[in-house]
Amino acid sequence: MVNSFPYRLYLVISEEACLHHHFLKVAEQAVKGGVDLVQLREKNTTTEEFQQKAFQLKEILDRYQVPLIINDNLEVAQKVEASGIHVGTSDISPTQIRKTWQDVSCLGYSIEDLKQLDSLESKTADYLGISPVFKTETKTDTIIEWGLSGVAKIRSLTHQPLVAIGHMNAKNAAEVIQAGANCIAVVSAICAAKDPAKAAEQLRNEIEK
Ligand code: TZP
Ligand code: MG
Repeated sequence: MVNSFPYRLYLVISEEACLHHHFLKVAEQAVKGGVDLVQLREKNTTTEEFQQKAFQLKEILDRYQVPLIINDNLEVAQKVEASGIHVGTSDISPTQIRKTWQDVSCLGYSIEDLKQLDSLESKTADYLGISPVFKTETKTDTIIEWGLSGVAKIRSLTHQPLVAIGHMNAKNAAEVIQAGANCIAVVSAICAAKDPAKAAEQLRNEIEK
C-alpha cells in the first residue's frame, strides 16, 4: 500500500516566530536539516500579505519537493496552489473545504476532544493534529493537554495519521512517536533556533530512532 502520509517532521512557520533569521531562510535551512512538510501559519496579517509570503515560501519548497500547507485560509491555499490546508475546530470545516476544493491533497484537522475523533470532520481529514500534546507558550488559547497518554489513547482508536504539536522538541520527540504519533510538528524548536538546520536534524534523528 502506498503511504499517503509519509511525513515525519513538520515545520509550522510564521515570520514572527523566526527570531534569528528571515523566515524564508529558516524554512530552507529546516528542509535541508530534515523537515519534509511545511505549514505557513500567519495570524494578524492581511490576505494579501499572507498570499505574498505563501508564494515566496512555495517557490523555495518546490525546489526541494516539500509540500506547503496553508493554515486556515482557503483562498490563499488555492491561489498559491498549495498542497493542502490545516484547520482547527473553530475554522472552516473539512467537509466544507472538500466541497470547495475537491482535489486538495492534504487536509489537516486539529482535535481538542476525544469526541471529535468519531466526527465526520475528523474522518474527512488526511491527518489529525493532536493539539496540543504539551502546553506551549506559542499557542495559549488551547483547551486540553493530551500528554503521552492522550497520544496513545487516540492511537488506539484510529488508524489515521497523527501529527503531534505543542511544545515538541528533540528531548520529547522520540517518546511521542513511541506513543503513536506519525509525525512531529514544531514552531519554536526550529523557528527560534540559532541554527535551524541543526535543530531540524536533531529532531529528525530522534524521530527516526
Ligand atoms: N497548535 C497547537 S500547539 C501550537 C499550534 C499551532 C503551537 C506549537 O508551537 P511550539 O512552539 O512548537 O510549542
Ligand atoms: Mg485555526
